[in-house]
Amino acid sequence: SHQFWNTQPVPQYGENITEEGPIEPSVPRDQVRQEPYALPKEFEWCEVDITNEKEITELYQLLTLNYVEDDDAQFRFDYSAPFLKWALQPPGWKKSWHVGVRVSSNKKLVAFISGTPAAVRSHKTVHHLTEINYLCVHKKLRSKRLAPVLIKEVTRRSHLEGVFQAVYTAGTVLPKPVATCRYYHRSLNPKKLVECNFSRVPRGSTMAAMVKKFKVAEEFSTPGLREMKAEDAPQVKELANKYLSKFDVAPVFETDDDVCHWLLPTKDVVWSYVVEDPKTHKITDFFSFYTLPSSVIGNAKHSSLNAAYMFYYAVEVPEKEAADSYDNTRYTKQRLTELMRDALVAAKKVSEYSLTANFDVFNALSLMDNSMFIDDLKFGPGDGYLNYYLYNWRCREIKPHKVGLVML
Ligand code: EN5
Repeated sequence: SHQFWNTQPVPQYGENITEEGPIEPSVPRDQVRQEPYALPKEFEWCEVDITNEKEITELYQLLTLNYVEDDDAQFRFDYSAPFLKWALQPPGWKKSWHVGVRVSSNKKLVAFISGTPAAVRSHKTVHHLTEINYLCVHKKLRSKRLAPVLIKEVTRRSHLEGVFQAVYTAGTVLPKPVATCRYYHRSLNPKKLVECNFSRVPRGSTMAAMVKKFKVAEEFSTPGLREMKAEDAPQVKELANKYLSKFDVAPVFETDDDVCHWLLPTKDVVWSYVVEDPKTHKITDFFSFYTLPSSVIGNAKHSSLNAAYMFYYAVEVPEKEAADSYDNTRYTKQRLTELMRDALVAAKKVSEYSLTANFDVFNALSLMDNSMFIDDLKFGPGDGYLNYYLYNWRCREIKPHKVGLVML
C-alpha cells in the first residue's frame, strides 16, 4: 500500500520523530527538473486561468461533479466559482500553480491540483510554503494513477519557485498525519437536515423539540459587534497573529493585504465580524466563517445543503499577571462562547445581504479553542475527520487543539 507516498519526502509509519526539519534538502533552481512529468498519452497539461470566466466555469464544473464526498456518498462539496477565485488568488498567487489536465483530443478539463503561497508557522519555524488543495480527478478516470503525477508536477512547479515545503489536508489517512481533527456540526435548520438525511431525529425526541432546541436569537448580544471593514485590517492582523501564536501550527498574516484578502466580507464567500469597544473604539475580538454548500446526492426534495464553516477568530488574550492559567482558560472559554453564539446568529441573519444565506448548518473542526464552545453551543460530532499533512518537514504530532490553521 501507499506505493506512491512511500517514495515521497513525508514521514513514514513507525518513524519516531525527535528532530524537526526538512526531510530532503532544498536545491537551486537549475537543479530542479525542467520538463513536466509525463502524462498518459491521451492527456496534456494546462494552466487553468481562473481570471477567465470560461476557465473558472470549467474548474467549477469539474469539482462540482467529481470532488470530495462523505463516506456514504450522500453529499459532495460544491465550491462556488467566486469562492474558488478567492481561495486560489491570495496575495502572491501563481498562475503556474493552478495545474490542470485536459484530454488532448477534445480539450476537456479532467483533473486539477492547486498550490497557493502561504506563511505558516510550525512550532518555531515560519515557512513560506505551498498550500495544496482541490486535487481532483474525474470519476471516470480514477485508477489511472493520475493523482501521483499531479502531485509530482505541482511539487516540481513549487520547487521552481524556490518553495520546498507544503501543507495539505485530506479526509483519508496517508503517511503520516501531523494532526487529525474531527468535524462538528451545529444544526440551524433541523427540519431540512433531517429531510436530507444529514441528521436524524434522536430516538425519544420529535421534530418540534429539535426545532426548539436549535433555535438561535435574532439579534446579536455582544455590544459593539459589526461587520469588518478595510480600516480594521491593521488591528485585526495584530489581534489574529497574537491569538494564533499559542498554536503549534498556524498561519502568519504578514500584511494588511493578507488580512483584507482572507477576512474582508465577500458576498457568498466569507463573512467577518469584529467587536469594537464602544468606549475606546479598539477592536477586541473578531470571528469569520466561509460558505461552502454541498450537493445533496439523489434526494427528491433538496439538491443543496447550505453550510457555513468556522474560519479564523480571535479573542483578546488576557494579560499574564492578571490571572493564573486556569482563570485564563475560564475567561477565554466564556468570552469565546458568547462570541460564537453570535456567530450562529450571524449565520442565520445574513439573509438580507447574500444569496446563499440562511445557513442550514454551521460546521467547525475540533481545532483551535473550538472544544471550549462546542458542547455549550450544541454542536454534535460528525462522521468525518480531517487529517493535516506537511510535505518535506518532519514534525512532532500535534493535538487538534494546538492546530491553528484552517484550510478551505
Ligand atoms: C481538502 N483538502 O465527511 C480535503 N463530511 O462530519 C477535504 N457528515 O458532513 C477533506 N455519511 O456527520 C474533507 N452528520 C473531508 C470531509 C469530507 C466530507 C465529510 C462529514 C463531516 C459530514 C455529516 C453527514 C453524514 C452523512 C452520512 C454528519 C451528522 C450531523 C449531526 C447534527 C446534529 C448533532 C450530531 C451530528
